[in-house]
Amino acid sequence: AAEPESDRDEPVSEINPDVPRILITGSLGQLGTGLAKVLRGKYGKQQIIMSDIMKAPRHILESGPYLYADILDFKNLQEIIVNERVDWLIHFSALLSAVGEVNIPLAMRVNIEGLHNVLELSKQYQLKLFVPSTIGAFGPDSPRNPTPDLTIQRPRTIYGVSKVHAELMGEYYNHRFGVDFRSLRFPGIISADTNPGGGTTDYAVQIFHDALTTGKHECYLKPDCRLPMMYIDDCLRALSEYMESPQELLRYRTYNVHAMSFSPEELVEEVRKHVPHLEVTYKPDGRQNIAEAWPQVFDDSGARRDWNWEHRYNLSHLCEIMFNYLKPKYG
Ligand code: AKB
Repeated sequence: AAEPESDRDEPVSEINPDVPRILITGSLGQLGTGLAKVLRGKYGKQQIIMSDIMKAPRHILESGPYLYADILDFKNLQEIIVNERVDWLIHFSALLSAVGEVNIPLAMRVNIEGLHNVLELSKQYQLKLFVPSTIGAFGPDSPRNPTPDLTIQRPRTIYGVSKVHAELMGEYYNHRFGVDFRSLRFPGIISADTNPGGGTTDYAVQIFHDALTTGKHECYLKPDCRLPMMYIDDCLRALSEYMESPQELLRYRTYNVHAMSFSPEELVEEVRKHVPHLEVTYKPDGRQNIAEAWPQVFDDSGARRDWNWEHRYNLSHLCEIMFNYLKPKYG
């Protein structure tokens, strides 16, 4: 129930008690800025609190509420949830697959201990909790084409292990304590205005920038290394539609979502339709070993059946929209 005006810290005119108040952790990463924009469009600017441990650039500060939140500091998070009257928690803080292998203790702290903090707080304060999962939650023993929602999951990266842990812990907190935990397994996400950091699928973002700057791209995956990918608008829409879906429709708590699937050589062919002079060399490194244990194509029939998931962007549409956005930027 809404409190009397006098009890509030913020001007009541700017807070709508009938829509969720949403905290996004790790919001300065690839997905947070875009998600805040989508959710602010739906629920109002003041309802969405971006947070991270870094100083935010001016345009973020001007776009709406932003706070320092360290997911490893339970009290700090608890204070924000209480003071800001948070209803939903979107937990983006994580080390990605490639960078996780370089600093395993840090990946364990951020991806596993951090998750424990948000799960416990979601239980205490009845928060609706979203934690992204990934194609990286599968491994060499999983079927790769297509990979169903329920199958063998034996990942070989700390990132993958921490994401399977998150899926299982979230589902356990749902069964045991009724926490409204939700997770989507995302493919590699491709965005123009924000960059991924330390992932195995990052080449598929970098190639667009390289095409428009140096005209040369060195790819760390083999030319035929096929992976599921998704344009960021589809990813953010999937997240917000899934969060709004009534619980009764959900047969699972963790769903695969799919849009397109391509290899570096297929992406290069499409990129060359826009930048014909692009030169590409292949120099596979440790990320190739990670990628070749991941799904090639996701089976997302569960998401399509239960909450009407539909992607909108395929490979040619993706390239068109990336170049439309980036060409003016690079002049
Ligand atoms: C990564 O490459 O680590 C991420 C992912 C697929 O989860 N982009």
